[in-house]
Amino acid sequence: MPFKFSFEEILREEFRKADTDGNKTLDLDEFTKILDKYGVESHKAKEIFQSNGNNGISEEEFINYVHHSEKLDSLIEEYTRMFKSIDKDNSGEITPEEFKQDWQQRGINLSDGSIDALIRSFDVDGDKTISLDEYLNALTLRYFRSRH
Ligand SMILES: [Ca+2]
Ligand SMILES: [Ca+2]
Ligand SMILES: [Ca+2]
Repeated sequence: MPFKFSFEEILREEFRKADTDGNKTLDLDEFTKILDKYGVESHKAKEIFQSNGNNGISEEEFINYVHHSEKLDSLIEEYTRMFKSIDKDNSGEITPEEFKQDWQQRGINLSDGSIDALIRSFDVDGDKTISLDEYLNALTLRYFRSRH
């Protein structure tokens, strides 16, 4: 199964709210507003809108736009850098031990129980470690939620 960012759920919800007349498309104004709200650059919005015959932006087009935005690229770049700094042995997984060390380096001593709870908040597949996908997913979701 291809990895899916769950932040899409938030965007889908937001799309439906923005689509006040319920015709399943956004007009240019609504489209631009929603992008601005999420800090996603909107300079290509007009272009996309026009290339579409001015028929409005569908939910998939909106999601697709965000996926290919510079904003998302830069978030992922930043979060990947953070992941790599925690994943000391470059195994591609953050173990509870690595996670704990990272917190210690920031001067915070967490109990094993707290570390486990934190790991669980990232751990979608339940293997008790955090993969890059899980990490990106959680942080991207947090970003979009904070702009909600
Ligand atoms: Ca509409
Ligand atoms: Ca590791
Ligand atoms: Ca996992």
